[in-house]
Amino acid sequence: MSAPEIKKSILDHLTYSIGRPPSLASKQDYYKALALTVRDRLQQHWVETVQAYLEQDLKVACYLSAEFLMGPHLGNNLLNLGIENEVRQAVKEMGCELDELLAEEEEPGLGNGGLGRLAACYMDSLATLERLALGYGIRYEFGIFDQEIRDGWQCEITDKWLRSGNPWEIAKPEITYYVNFGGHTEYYRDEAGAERIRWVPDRAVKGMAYDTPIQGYRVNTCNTLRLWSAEACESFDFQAFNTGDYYGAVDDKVISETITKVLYPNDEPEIGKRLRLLQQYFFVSCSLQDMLRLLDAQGQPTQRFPEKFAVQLNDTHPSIGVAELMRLLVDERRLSWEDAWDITVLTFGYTNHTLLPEALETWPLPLFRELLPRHLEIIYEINARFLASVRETHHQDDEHVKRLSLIDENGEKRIRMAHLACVGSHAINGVAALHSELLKRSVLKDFYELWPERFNNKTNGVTPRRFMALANPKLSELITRTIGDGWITHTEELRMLEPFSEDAAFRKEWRLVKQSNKQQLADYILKQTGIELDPSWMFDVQVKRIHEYKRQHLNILHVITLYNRLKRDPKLAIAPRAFIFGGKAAPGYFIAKRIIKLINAVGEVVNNDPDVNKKLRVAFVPNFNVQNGQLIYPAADLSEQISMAGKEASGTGNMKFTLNGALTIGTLDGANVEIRDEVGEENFFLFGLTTEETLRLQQQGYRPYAYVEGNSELAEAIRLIASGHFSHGDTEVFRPLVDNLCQSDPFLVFADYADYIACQDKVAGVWKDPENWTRMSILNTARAGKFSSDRAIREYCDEIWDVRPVPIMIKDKT
Ligand code: B1H
Repeated sequence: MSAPEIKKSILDHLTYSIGRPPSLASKQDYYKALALTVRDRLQQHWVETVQAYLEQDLKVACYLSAEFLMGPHLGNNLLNLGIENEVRQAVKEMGCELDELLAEEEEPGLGNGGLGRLAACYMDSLATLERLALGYGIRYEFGIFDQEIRDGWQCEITDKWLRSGNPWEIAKPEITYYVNFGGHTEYYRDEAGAERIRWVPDRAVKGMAYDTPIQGYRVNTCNTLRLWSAEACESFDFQAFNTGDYYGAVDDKVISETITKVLYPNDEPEIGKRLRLLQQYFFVSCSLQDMLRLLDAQGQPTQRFPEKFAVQLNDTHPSIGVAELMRLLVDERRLSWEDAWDITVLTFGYTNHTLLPEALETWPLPLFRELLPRHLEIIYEINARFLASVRETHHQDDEHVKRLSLIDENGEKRIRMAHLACVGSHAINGVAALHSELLKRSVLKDFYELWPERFNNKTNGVTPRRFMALANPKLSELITRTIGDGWITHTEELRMLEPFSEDAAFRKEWRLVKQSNKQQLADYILKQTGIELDPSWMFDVQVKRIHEYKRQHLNILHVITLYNRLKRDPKLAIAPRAFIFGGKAAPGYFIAKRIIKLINAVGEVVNNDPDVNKKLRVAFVPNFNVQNGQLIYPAADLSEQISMAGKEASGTGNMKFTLNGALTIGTLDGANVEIRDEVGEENFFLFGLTTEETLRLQQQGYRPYAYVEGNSELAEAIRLIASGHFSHGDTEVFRPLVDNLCQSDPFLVFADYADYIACQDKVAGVWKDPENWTRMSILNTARAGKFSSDRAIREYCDEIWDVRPVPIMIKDKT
């Protein structure tokens, strides 16, 4: 597509789609006209991709996820289509700057953090690797809240991402499904006289599809992200209307539509949230019905379902799908239980994303019975058969059988969704090597002993398109100029950079790029917070959800320690550092919100104290999201990956930093272990207890206060927080935090403090030698190729899904 063609298309869209003369068009209008121009192009690829699916007997990967954290589409689509330069020129001729139009896009924040962003990276890789795929999820009207910082506290603002419309999605009113809730089940005799069960629901909603095209990088494959939006059913409204209950009918509409209103802003599940279960069932039912419809449209028999669809459960959130597919096959398609079960297990794969026991989803049985009575029966039947086979073939004792059961009978009965997912899937994976090992040893041990062959590891990855080529154009240009552009789809080629780490001229260029990225971030932070950062300082960055296990408070204890050292000796020669934080806390997570307040409170004191602010600054970037993440990762010198060992399943931010040449200070947790293996231990700052050591310490009886007594710097830091030094004399505001640490410290912040500080001192030493730091930085990028989502998706396709590449030809390229 040439610049003049693009220009013409934009003008056409201004006229015909938006209805504004160019003289009256706003930046937002131009953005939309450009987005529609790009979308037209995607649609051509999309149609050809669908055509290939219809004509050939192909298998599709279906990624079921309650979250897709896509980030802004425009820049990514221009990159993947390879038309950025032409578009830049075209809009310039119309008096616009492309960067201004890019800034007009409201990012769809339909996810909380790593889990949702992983789904988005996987969609990018699937299309780029020319694998047919459908992403299925929920079109939340309100995504993750926008975070504002007021007086150091997090405030949550509703995210009205759809307020100016969404040019990337295409509503498909003809693709709708009914989803039932409530009611009861009953026996009846079918035409053949056989006794069957039917579900008599008392409510239904309609799910309507909204499709977003997902364009692969420089290929013709364009897949679909299909998100479901809930609507009231006319039939039900109509009934109420006929009985004269007009307001009741409208009520029903409102209740139905609340299902897809809002994303739950937690990084771990809340217990017993009824709307959340409704959301899960709603999107899973629509998605499975959609697959069955696609199968029928191809004239394929139901038995071939697993040959046509591989369905991956992104955590347990869609795991009700196991029972729903059984219901669709047994009740609606009248397959035998045995046939239906074979199909189900062959179809599903389950990815676990957490070991935190409180994050393993369970649903109270009464809630389940009320909303999904038929599914409860099906789960009972699955459980009965499963436990019978366990007793027979594995001769397990009662205790063992109880532990495996899909129903937790300790206390109030609950359905264990992870168990349902395990029983109903032929493959079960964790998201990093360590995590997959720990799964087998802890939360899924009993299942591992039963079916070791189902367990496997799929280390997470991130897309190098968005997180390098798009986010870090300067580094990308330098790399491409040096080793060619093959690395964008074959990140293992980054290895060719290794010898350049010894080339002083190359190192200088590398440093200049980092410097310029840091300047850009400093400008952004100044604008957002009023805090001035010097890009010649070390940028020490921790951005991720705020969680105790991620230990942002360990990081801030280091800041306070340096502050105390400088206060004691203002002439102390320390390498100047900017500590940059970002991340959202779940609105109801009390301690996490206090951690945000503490970071800002320490920042206020440090940044305004002339004794220290020439060597230390602290900034909290408000509203960390995909968009500003793309500014942050490329500007980092040091990546903080300091979770307590055994708690972070993988992490993916750690990979984004490494790819962009930041050095990591980290524990042996999640994918950090593999990052260190790849980049070499001499290029990674390791500290802290190992998983085994944390377990042993906690078994022995951990006494956090003993560490305070044994370490004067830690004692001083804690004393200062408690004294109100950072809170204008208020000794209450941080008391819950301090008490929690001193009395229980569940994530061993104090136990790891001394080693962390020592390691940070080592970091400061290395920073003093810029040539060496740069050498290490280059080697981090050069050796980070494994952490591409392309590698991860190849493994899923080859080892779990059996989904092969299908090159798409464009027949009539205009
Ligand atoms: C991860 C979640 C998660 N693990 C429940 N678990 C949620 C659980 O809304 N909920 O109910 C939302 C999210 N998210 C993250 O997944 C892990 O903590 C990371 O370590 C990992 O990198 C990421 C992707 O695998």
